[in-house]
Amino acid sequence: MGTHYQNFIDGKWVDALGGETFENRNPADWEEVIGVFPKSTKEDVDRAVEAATEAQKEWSRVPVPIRGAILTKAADLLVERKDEYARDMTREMGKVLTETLGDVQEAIDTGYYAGSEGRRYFGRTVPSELPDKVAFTTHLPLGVVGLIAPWNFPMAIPSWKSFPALLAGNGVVFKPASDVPLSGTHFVKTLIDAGVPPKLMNLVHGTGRSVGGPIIEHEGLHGISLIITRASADTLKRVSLELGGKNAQIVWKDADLDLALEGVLWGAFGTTGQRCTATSRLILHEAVHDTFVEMLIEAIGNLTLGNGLESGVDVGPLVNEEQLKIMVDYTGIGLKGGAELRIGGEIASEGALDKGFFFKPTIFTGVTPDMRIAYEEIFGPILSVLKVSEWDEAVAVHNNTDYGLSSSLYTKDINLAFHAVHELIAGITYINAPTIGAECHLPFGGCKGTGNGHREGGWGPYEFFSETKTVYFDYSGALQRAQIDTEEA
Ligand code: UN1
Repeated sequence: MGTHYQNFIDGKWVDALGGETFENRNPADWEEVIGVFPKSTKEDVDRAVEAATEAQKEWSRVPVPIRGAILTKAADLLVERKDEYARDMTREMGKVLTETLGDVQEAIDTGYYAGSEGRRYFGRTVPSELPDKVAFTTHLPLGVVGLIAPWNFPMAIPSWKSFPALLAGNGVVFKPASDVPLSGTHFVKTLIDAGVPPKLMNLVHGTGRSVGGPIIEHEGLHGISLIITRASADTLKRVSLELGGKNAQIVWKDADLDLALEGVLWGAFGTTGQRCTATSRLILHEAVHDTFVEMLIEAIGNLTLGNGLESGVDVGPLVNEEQLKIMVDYTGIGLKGGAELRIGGEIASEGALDKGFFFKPTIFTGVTPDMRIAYEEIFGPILSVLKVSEWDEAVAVHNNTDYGLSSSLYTKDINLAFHAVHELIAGITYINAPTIGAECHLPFGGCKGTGNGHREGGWGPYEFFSETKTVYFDYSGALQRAQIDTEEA
């Protein structure tokens, strides 16, 4: 049956007005029902927007350091609850416990960062061109914002969005992905327990179609932050959009191969390859290609698939059956395109794996830039290996995709490393580290089709979730005309 969970709207735990529900199951063991959640619709979103709009008026008058203190308290509570929330996260989306502990930790870090931002949240003071006049900038909240989060970082990503949105003085309507509604529930409960005004923070469960669409189109919302594959271009509200990646790790001829091996295993198969930042392409210098591929195949053979709550498991299941099917499809696409399947390429169903959505870590070699597996996002444990001989070729191959999120170069050549910083078109470049592992206090986001220019993490979201107010303060007691009286002076 599973526990019955609810929305949190207007300060109360409630069912969807239409009374519909959906089940949340464990992808490592499909027989386990984790809970039953409300399948909400537009009318639930309407109520949430209304409640948040009312509560936001008062919240906008709360001094920013006080808002920050409440968010710090939320981070403290997450520290206490970290273990429980991580276990539930593994149960609902499959990634191994070490990683779900890291996911909750990322939310904790983001909460403490937001708390400290409460005592900064700087504007700028700028000299005026006229005497006895000062100018400065400050922030205004946007109003009420809609936050739509994906399933692969069920607490970290909601925290990236909610903490800055709340610190900046906004009300929130939050829809977690329907594969991870329990982690979304835990997150909102923690914020409320910490003292965020209940009507300000609203949680509306449901599908992209039933709830995501109404949020994107809602006229009462002033900003939207989402990581999905479609957005409403015809509304005037501010949209922060992240759409994915086709990230590459380049291993140069002078690289420390053992280090590069650890990097690619973590980057490609951590989170079962289901990160926006996952390593999906491995670009190898021809001098190390054959050796490195052999090392990689051997190491992959030693990875253990299984339920992420069990110790010794390296790779969990795909999040749902649809994602599993995509892996099967892309294996076919790789083979049809002429790439060579070196290991994996099939559903893993030995023993208890049969009960979940497991796919064997997969390597294709002989991949060329024109093949679909070289430039399309796969979002799973399939790695495409490309061989290059010159640096310019490596750059061209790297940049030959519509995405530009994360990138990595393993080399001992510092000149080459700085070339990579400037020539790889991606929002993030790691030197001698894998494509995953962004820290919460630095900008996160990408170039080209990865997004629309905004960054999560660091200071960017505090700008995104606010309007800049410019203030001119004239204490001369006279009319002073900018540009005109300036010239005479
Ligand atoms: C994502 O894949 O959507 O940098 C987020 C990382 C994590 C966040 C990934 N800290 O891999």
